[in-house]
Parts: sequence; C-alpha cells; structure tokens
Amino acid sequence: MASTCKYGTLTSGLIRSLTEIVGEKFILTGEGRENYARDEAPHSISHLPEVVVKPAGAKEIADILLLANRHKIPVTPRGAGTGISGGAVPDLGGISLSLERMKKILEIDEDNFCATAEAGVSLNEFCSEVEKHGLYYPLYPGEMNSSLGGNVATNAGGMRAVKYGVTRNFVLGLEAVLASGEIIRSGGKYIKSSTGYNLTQLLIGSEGTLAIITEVTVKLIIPPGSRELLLVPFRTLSEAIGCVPAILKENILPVGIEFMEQDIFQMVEEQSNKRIPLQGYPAYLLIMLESEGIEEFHTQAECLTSVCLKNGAVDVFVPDSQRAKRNLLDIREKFYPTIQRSGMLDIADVVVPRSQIALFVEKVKEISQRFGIKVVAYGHAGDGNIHLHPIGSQKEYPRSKDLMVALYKAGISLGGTISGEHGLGKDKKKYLPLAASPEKLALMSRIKVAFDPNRILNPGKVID
Ligand code: LAC
Ligand code: ZN
Repeated sequence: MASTCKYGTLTSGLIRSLTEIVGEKFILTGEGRENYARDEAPHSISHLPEVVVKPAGAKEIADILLLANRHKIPVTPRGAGTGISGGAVPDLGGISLSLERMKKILEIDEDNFCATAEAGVSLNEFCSEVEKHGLYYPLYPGEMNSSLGGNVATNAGGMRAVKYGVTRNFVLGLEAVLASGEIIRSGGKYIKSSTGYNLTQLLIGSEGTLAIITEVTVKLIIPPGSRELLLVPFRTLSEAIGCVPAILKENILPVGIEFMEQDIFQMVEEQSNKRIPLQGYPAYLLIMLESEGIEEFHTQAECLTSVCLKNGAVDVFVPDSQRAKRNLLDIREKFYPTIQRSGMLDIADVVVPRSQIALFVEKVKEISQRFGIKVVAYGHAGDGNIHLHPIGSQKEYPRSKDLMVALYKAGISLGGTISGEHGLGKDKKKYLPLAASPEKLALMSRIKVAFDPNRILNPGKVID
C-alpha cells in the first residue's frame, strides 16, 4: 500500500496550518521528534516524523485529518508508545499524532457500571480514578503506562484474560475521527445492541489504520475479592502446559494461568535482586485466583493442588504474604524487559486453541533445534497465547526470521493465529498472509479503503 501510494509534501504552509490548529506549544518540527520515532518493539527501525502534533481533542484531530487528507500526508497515531509491534513508528515520516494531551476521564457512571475517558489517558490514572469510585477495570496488559486508547487500538490482552477476556470484551462504545475529518460515535453506555454493523468492534484492534479513536467507554465491575497465587513446578514443560486443560475443567475460573521455564527465571535472577521461590524445576505454572475470602481460597487451592499433582506437578507453593505475592508478580512482569536485554532477536505472541498448546510448544522445541537458535517461551497458558523469543547474536538475526515463519506456520497449522494481543503493526504484517486467505485480505483492503481512501492513516501497518 505504502509503496504504491503517492504522498504529498509537508510544506511550510501546511506546518503553519497545523500550528494554527494545535497552537505553537503543541507542535514539534525539530528537536524532540526523536521521542516519537519508535515504540518498544525489538529491532523496530526508528523513523523520525516530520512533525509531531499534540491535539487537545477530537475537534482538533478532525481539522488535522481534514488537512492531511486533502494533501495526502501520512498520519501515524500514537498513544503512550509502549506497543511492541512497531505500530506507532512513523515509517513514512509525515505527522505523528500524539494523544498525550487527551487524558481526561470524562465520566465514571456508577449506575451504569461504565466509564468514559479520552483515549490518551494512561491505564494507571484511569484505574486509580475508577477505584476511587468503588469500581474496577480488571484488564491488565502488563504495562500500566500504556494508554487506554492504545489498548483499544491493539485489542490488548494480558495476564487476566482467562477470567476477564481482552480489551474488546470491555469496550461499550467509542468516538473516532475518520480520515475525512468526520467525527463518529459507535456504541454507548448500553450493553446490548443489534443495530447495524458493529463499528466499535471493527475499530478495536485496527491499530489506527481505519480511524483515530479519541474517546472510549468501557465496562466496569465491582472490585473482586482478594487475589492469590499458586506457583506450581513441573518436571517438564509439556507436563506443565498439559495440565492447563485439566485446571480449566474445574468449576473454578482462574484470573490467569501463566507458564514459564527455568531459564527465564534464571535470567531474571541474574539481572535483578529478585529471588524465585521453589527454584530448580524445569517448568512452572503461575495460577492467579480471586476469592471472596480465605475459606473460598482454601477450597479453590485444595482443588487445584489435587488437579495439578494428578497431572504431574511436583509441588504447589502458595505465597502467604502480600510481599511474597508482589515478588512473584514482579518477577513475571520482568520477563519481557529481561529478555530484551539478553540478545532478543524477535517476539512472537502466537495464539492457539488451548487444547493445542502442549503440542505447539513441542513443535516450537523441534523448530528451535532445527534452526540451532534458542527460543525462550513463556506466556498466557490459560489463553493459549504464547510468547516466543529467539535469542542469540546479531549474526543469527537473518536466520531467526525464517525461524519465525516456521513458528507462525506451526501455530496456524494447529488452528491458531499470529498475534493474540500485541497486534501486527509494521513488524508482523508480513505474516498476515500466512493466516488470512487472499479473499479475506482483499476484503480487509476494501474495508481499509472505505474508511481511508487516500491511505493516510497509519500507512504501512497491519495490511498492505
Ligand atoms: C507479556 C507481554 C510481552 O506477556 O505481552 O509479558
Ligand atoms: Zn503477554
């Protein structure tokens, strides 16, 4: 798309018009643009935007898009820049449209169990405010500095998806600005709708390629009871992962079930002062539970301990203090940054049907051996969503790309797909044809063009 489409030049006249829209304080044309040149994707090639604009609201965004559309200037929207698929990298220069000023929490509606906020608000600020009203937003993509709009744009998932699902399960409605500069609203505070095409769900996960999401209404819940953890060691990774379907068959819905191998624990220990309890086993499950009190937790823990022990677990460790729980969660949260510093060549977040995870992980091991490249695996076992990182020296980088293709093909052959939660951005869009038929790709292209005929919105991302 990007290569065949002719874009206009961002002239000084256009820069003047953009300055009039957002104000001189909120436009960058020189220094400072480097902070908008990349996101947190590994090996993402950074690219300077020609200009960064920081609008105050949907109306200003509408004016910016009107101008960009008329002159065919690429516009790359940006939330907090914490994505890991290169979605916020302004590959073609043009305008980086930062939502950093759009942080207002517009309403917390206690009667309708929902809240509406501007898309640039950080998850941290949003959740704290919701909690002040005695309500709770349970999704946890692992990065509380991410923006709510970024979560919606990528349909972020995270560590609580077994119980709560992903971002799209919590979004009730949104406001978005179209490439034409028109502002639309989709959905609302209601929980049912059979009223035409569901544009809310189409825009969720579209990574800024169809419209700019400016405001979001999400569902809230009553805060859950206390959160407890079980750390369960196994002799093999296959046993650990093979245990997941048995856990899910019990009448207990864990918040999340994570899996990890010993090597990632060792890497975290080497790079931090964290100490892992129950060391020395090849693989682990970390099961997160919510209960209304200690009795309910004991019943859940007894049941799951017995299921795990019957399915090959060696032991079950229950951290018994807030500090011990925090320590375990901190260790889990350090996986990505730790691997990033350890020769990470790439990241996959393949998702497969949960019944196929054990088989998929076996295939991953075979592929890793075949290529002679180490692949660190961990992730959301309870969701079938597995993070895979080939690691090694730069010399292995070109070959790691072939390895990635083999990993994606293996996941797809088991009924899975490429990205469970990170999105395709620019780094993974090349793999989309592995997972989508030519007919489906053509339909996606037609949808893209219907929304954005001049292809100014996040060009070069998601689909070509
Ligand atoms: C995680 C991120 C990488 O699960 O998705 O840690
Ligand atoms: Zn993840």
